[in-house]
Amino acid sequence: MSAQHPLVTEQMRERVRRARRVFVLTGAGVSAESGVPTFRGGGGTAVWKGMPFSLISSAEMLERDLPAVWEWFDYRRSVLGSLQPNPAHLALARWQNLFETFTLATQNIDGLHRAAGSRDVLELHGNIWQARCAICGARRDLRAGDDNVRPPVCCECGGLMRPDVVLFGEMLPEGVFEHAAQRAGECDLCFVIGTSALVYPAAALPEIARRAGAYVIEINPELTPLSGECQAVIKGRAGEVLPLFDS
Ligand code: BJW
Ligand code: ZN
Repeated sequence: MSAQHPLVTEQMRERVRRARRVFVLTGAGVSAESGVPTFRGGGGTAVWKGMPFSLISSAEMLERDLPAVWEWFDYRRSVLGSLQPNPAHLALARWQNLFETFTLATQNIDGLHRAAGSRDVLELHGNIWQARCAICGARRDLRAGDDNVRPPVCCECGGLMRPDVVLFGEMLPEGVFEHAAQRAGECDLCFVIGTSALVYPAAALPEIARRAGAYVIEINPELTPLSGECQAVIKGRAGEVLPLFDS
């Protein structure tokens, strides 16, 4: 049965107090209050140089124009560079020590959960701060900022490197989704925060938790295809709602 509550109710607080194994899935909305643009919502979708992000962030574009893909991700990193975790990221970092198990899986590539202090974050769609060799898989940290050759060349094998993110039409990093799916299937409480729940396989994780009998709480200012399957839907901003569970 689904229910909608504008605020955190006593029933939800009780669920959190009793929870032993918690699974959290986050999406772009959790970083929105840090100033990171979302992909969808607000009446439009992200566009760059006339291209929808579903094209510029696709495996097809990587084949067609690797330098353009680098230009897009260099631009995104320049926007992200000055942004900080918000109260939603910080609340989730506090929660990691409160339960028997706490698993944080994110679709975000911005690294803000880690910056907030979350450990062992399952980054389903990779990390924008890393490059990966398309030939041998070697990784390089891009935060140092002293390597401006584009596309970067791999020190191990001389191959061309690409952003270490999962584009449309690509497989998720080996084992990461499987690990997340296992934790989702074992949890008794699942939070789904700031995702339009349109992109698979990530959107299947709350469904896995639900089918395994978990209590699922969605936090999002908008309804999503998952809302009807959740026991609680909190229509609000993550940075405002999550700290309410602490009080
Ligand atoms: C707030 C808020 C606030 C605002 N507080 N909330 C079945 C049918 C058809 C296609 C497929 C299918 N299954 C899989 C596919 C293909 C595809 C897919 O899912 N397509 C769908 C769109 C239909 N999936 C894939 O390609 C995946 N790979 C795969 O399936 O491999 C197997 C395979 C291989 C080959 C062929 C076929 C299958 C990979 C998906 C990778 C997604 N990558 C991206 C780009 C990453 C790089 C980049 O950043 O450019 O990841 S796409 C983009 O969407 C990004 C996000 O992680 C992802 C999810 O978006 P998210 O996080 O939900 O954000 P938004 O913007 O959509 O929503 C924001 C939400 O926040 C909104 O709801 C707001 O209301 C809310 N919000 N402010 C709380 N303050
Ligand atoms: Zn290499």
